[in-house]
Amino acid sequence: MQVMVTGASAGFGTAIARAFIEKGHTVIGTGRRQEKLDALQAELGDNFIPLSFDITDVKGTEQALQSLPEALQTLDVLVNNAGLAIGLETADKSDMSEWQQMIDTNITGLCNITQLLLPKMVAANSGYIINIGSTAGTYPYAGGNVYGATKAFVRQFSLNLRADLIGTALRVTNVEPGLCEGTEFSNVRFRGDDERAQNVYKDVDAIRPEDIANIVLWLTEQPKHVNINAIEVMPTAQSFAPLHVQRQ
Ligand code: NDP
Ligand code: 8X3
Repeated sequence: MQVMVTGASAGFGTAIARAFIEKGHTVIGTGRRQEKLDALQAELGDNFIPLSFDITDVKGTEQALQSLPEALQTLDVLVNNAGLAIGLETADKSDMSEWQQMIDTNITGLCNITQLLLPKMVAANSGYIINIGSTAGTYPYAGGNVYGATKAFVRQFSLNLRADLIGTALRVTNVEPGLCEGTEFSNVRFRGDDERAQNVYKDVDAIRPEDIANIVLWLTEQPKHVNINAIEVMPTAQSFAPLHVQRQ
């Protein structure tokens, strides 16, 4: 299969790329950091094709995709994984430019790349779009404001793609992970405060990137008549908070 994994330079994306390569597939791995993608190619070999661009740059994304050889422009699987949270402040204390970056990355970037690649998949009547959402798109928490809202968008966008693609052989799944360690997610969220990031996973047996990679690979191995609309996955050690009641 030919697979594109956005955000392959770290975290889930690296693990997903590795999992597909280990099964003999070709992976186009994207991200802004060319050096990380080059290092991954050195590890994984020539079936891993690095393609660096900023997903928030709508025109730049289109140009990067067009730079691929024609044969690589029709994909079997698109994993829309690139994304980020910035900050955990309540809405009144948040920074609009950081909100904008989350919207530009998690929503605009994801929509743009999907829209650019979808017509060829539909023409081939074949393809699988796997979006990486989050439990934050379903369960609200203080400080999750725009990040959670972007993931709620991804969830509904995934379902609406299913509605649009009825009558085709294309499949769409929204993967919704909970707490996962071993990625740069919290380092980015806390703006490089690595100690604070580490504390998020202190004394918790959290999900690992390999767990998500196994799930993504497994999705693509299901029979073609099976579409899993959404899959929510938490560590066994994570559950649901009670509704907050502010007592006097
Ligand atoms: P990481 O920070 O480890 O990886 C994020 C990836 O996204 C990197 O490869 C980064 O590449 C890429 N990326 C970010 N911004 C851009 C951009 N503007 N242009 C291109 N690529 C970009 O995080 P995770 O692996 O943890 O997160 C992956 C996805 O999973 C995200 O969508 C996240 O929201 C979601 N998620 C994470 C959870 C967790 O607990 N870790 C739980 C639930 C969902 P580069 O910096 O090189 O551009
Ligand atoms: C990442 C999971 O709970 O930190 O999407 O928002 S959470």
